[in-house]
Amino acid sequence: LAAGIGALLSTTAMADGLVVGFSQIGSESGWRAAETSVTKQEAEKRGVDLKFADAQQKQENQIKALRGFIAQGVDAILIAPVVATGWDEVLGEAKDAGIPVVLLDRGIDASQDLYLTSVASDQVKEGAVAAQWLVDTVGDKPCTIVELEGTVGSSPAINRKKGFDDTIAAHANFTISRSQTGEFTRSKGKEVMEGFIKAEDGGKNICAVYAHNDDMMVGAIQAMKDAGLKPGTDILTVSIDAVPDIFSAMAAGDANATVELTPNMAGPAFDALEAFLKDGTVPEKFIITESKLYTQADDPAGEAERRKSLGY
Ligand code: GZL
Repeated sequence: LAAGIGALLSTTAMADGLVVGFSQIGSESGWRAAETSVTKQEAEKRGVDLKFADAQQKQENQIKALRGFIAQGVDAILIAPVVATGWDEVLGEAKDAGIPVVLLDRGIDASQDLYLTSVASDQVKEGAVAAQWLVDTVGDKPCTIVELEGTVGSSPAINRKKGFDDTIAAHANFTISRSQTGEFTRSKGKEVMEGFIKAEDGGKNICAVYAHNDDMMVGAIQAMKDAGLKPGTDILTVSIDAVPDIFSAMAAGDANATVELTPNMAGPAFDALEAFLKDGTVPEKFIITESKLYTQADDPAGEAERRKSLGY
């Protein structure tokens, strides 16, 4: 009888563990891969049964995954929305099913009552922090910038461009001569930078590169080196995420600055979800993570090491 009661209790205990569907964009960057591993760790720590779906960067795959989670009757949904639009219908279905949705690391253009909360950085601020570092570093001499944008239509690409471009616009000696998407990937970032170098007379008059994430910058650094240019000295670099590889590039003198983005969006997300589901606590609509600047002066080799314990 005791064994039977024990088994029943342990089953009940399992039943208390939330079942959460997670629609992840893909694994386009080192940061995204770290966010995935941290989310799985955070779920494990909390006894959450995480149903993981990788969308290979396609919105239709995310919408399909969400419909699958709704059909399964999960307790909650996490989603990192690849682009900012096109979510109203499927989020309305989740709402009708009484399933709370939490946005991770990217925002959407939709009514705020379609999601419980959003855990993300202030992406406009990230762009502005990157631009201010460049302004402070270059001073008032003429500076031609090329810009590697994130995924077309994604909230980070829109916001990081706005934050950077608006800050730069206040300083007449800066010109953004070319700006194109590198899709947040190393390979596309390298390919687009090769095009910029060709179009800018071998890159001699490029003063700085701004990339919406470090992975595109790592690709761009390779393109600059292949063209005989000196990233980090002749051409300044500033990007966003603070992944280990950008710190290794800084330690080698090939990169100059990055703005940190924590890969741990899931911790605050699960905390908000558990409080909401357990005692109805309604969270802030926007939970904003920090955006700290790191440069070559900040022990880049040590930072590369330290980040390996943060999920990279
Ligand atoms: C930003 C996040 C971006 C990262 C990239 O919040 O959505 O997506 O900066 C990733 O590395 O591709």
